[in-house]
Amino acid sequence: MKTAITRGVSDAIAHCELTHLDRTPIDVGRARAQHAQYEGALEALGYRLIRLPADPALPDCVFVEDTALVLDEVAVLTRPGAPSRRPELAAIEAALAPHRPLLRLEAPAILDGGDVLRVGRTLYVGQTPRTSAEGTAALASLLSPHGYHVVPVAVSGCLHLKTGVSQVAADALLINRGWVDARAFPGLRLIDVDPAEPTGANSLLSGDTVLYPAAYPRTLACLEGEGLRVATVPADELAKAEGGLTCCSLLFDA
Ligand code: CIR
Repeated sequence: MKTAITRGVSDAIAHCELTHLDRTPIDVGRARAQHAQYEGALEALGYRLIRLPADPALPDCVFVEDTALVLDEVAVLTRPGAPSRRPELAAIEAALAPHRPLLRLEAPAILDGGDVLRVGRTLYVGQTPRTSAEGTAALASLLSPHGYHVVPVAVSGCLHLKTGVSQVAADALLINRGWVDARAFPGLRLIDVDPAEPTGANSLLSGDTVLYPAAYPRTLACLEGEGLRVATVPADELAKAEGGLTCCSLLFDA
């Protein structure tokens, strides 16, 4: 059964980690309403939701993607690059334990799930302040026995690899080439974000549907022009916390 782990928006979201954006007020009620629409969109795509409660002590807990990598064979609990985010793992570990054998990244390795883009058996891993070379190597040694190939990818100017590139079809990626080294993806079709929408490269692919933020109409038109089926959700409130659509769920078959 298609399953999605999500987690509520913390009362403390105003104190979230920020790297590339200036801090602007976040309307918690609006963020929660948009998050509920996101969860509804996942249900409409056939997911059963495991909805974890928010923790008022963990400002970024809604961004569950960064805490784990869930594959068919195993799940890897990450060691997030921001120390403030490491206490998020306990609830995720408890939620995943019934579904997968759990592997762990150990100190000093750091890695955020937002830096991992899986395409088939290849794991592209963004090299960012949140994900170190040690983290990348540790992930490779945990997962190469399971048949996964890890490819480091240079990233600059955005928070995570998937801020700048995401999968929109089996053979296609949506990318901001200014932030992500496009040479890392030979053999894949690359669709560029509209130049006026540099933050529009994060989408969530499920089956043949691309879930996409409503805030980027030019890139949306481009995706539709490529013949892709796209469903939009509003996500601009959590975008103020540097979160996109992939960030807010862990998707797997259970
Ligand atoms: C952070 O900086 O960690 C959060 N404010 C945003 C995390 C977004 N997660 C993601 O892109 N996977």
